[in-house]
Amino acid sequence: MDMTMRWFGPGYDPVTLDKIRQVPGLKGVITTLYGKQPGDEWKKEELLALKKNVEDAGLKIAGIESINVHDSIKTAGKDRDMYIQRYIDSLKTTAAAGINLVCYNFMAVFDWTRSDLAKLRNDGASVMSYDEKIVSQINPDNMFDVMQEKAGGCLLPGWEPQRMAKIKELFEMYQDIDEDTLFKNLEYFLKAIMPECEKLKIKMAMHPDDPGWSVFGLPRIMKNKQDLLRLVNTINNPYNGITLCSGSLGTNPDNDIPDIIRSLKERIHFAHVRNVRHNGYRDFEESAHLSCDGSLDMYAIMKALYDIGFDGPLRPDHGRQIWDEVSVPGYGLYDRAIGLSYLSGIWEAIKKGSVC
Ligand code: DNO
Repeated sequence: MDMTMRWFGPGYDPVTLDKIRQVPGLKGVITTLYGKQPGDEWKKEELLALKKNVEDAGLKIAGIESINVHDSIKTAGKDRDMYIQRYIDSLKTTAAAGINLVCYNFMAVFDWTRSDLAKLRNDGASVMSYDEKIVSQINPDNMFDVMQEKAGGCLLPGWEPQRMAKIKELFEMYQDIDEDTLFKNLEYFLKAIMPECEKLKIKMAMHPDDPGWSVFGLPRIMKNKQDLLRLVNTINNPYNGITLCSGSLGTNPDNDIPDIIRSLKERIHFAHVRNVRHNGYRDFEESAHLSCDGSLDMYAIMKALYDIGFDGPLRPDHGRQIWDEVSVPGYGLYDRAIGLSYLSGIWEAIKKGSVC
């Protein structure tokens, strides 16, 4: 397992590589050409410049999160083959930069959704949270404004303003897309890219839906174990795998994450490990990584990853905003560094315990 941290790139992330480098046990960063819209071309010079930036700071790029999939691919639009070709070209650029892991998602319209980006906790920290009662009152057309206002001027990953400016159009594109159709479109996409992934040796790591249920009536196809198994079994290729995101799957208390890990095994190419606290039905907030701070058993999650021989990159995920840090919501340095150290400690204890 390689411990990593997400970094949004120069000009986007207030957390610098110099600071990230000081986190003990860190092997690399997970990043992207941030600011690229789904379907944009990825130029080799741009990715090589990013790579140089990271390497000059003494780090390496352990994976790309994300190359986003164009909505025409998700909805089988008339341009989908052109966008699939462009996706393949981006994968070629990625491989040419020596990177072999790509995280992506197949969520309709919105990437992750929250109703509050800065819910105040008793300890004075703030966290992102989701309450269906609030979300159900929001007009989806205004969701971007609601999120952006709460982000205090920071750009949110997955909520690019240029994309959200077309929100009505995006909803229209999905109006006839149900879950089966969305899955068929995913299958078409994967069948087209997998031969290239094999040649390039790029592992594709599907990120689960967050939260793990339908939001605003949009179709969701990556919510639970059954969905993830359907993904890897339908296109049964070792390069077709998942990102095990404990926080996203953990939004639904019915998801048994250690069991999901043991069921997906070597098809887990990347892991996001964080905790979440359930407050009620479809009502949760993010928490510190420690088991005692949320509803997930972090030891059991790390143990399951250890037991399946997980050897890909793993990163702590959203943390609390603490010590007055200003950052992309959930992506401050401080609480993620605490989370990373905690997860490294669990891993070391499991490793040493299993040797005795
Ligand atoms: C949120 C992230 C997601 C994730 C994408 C992957 O913080 O986990 O935005 O990067 O869904 O494509």
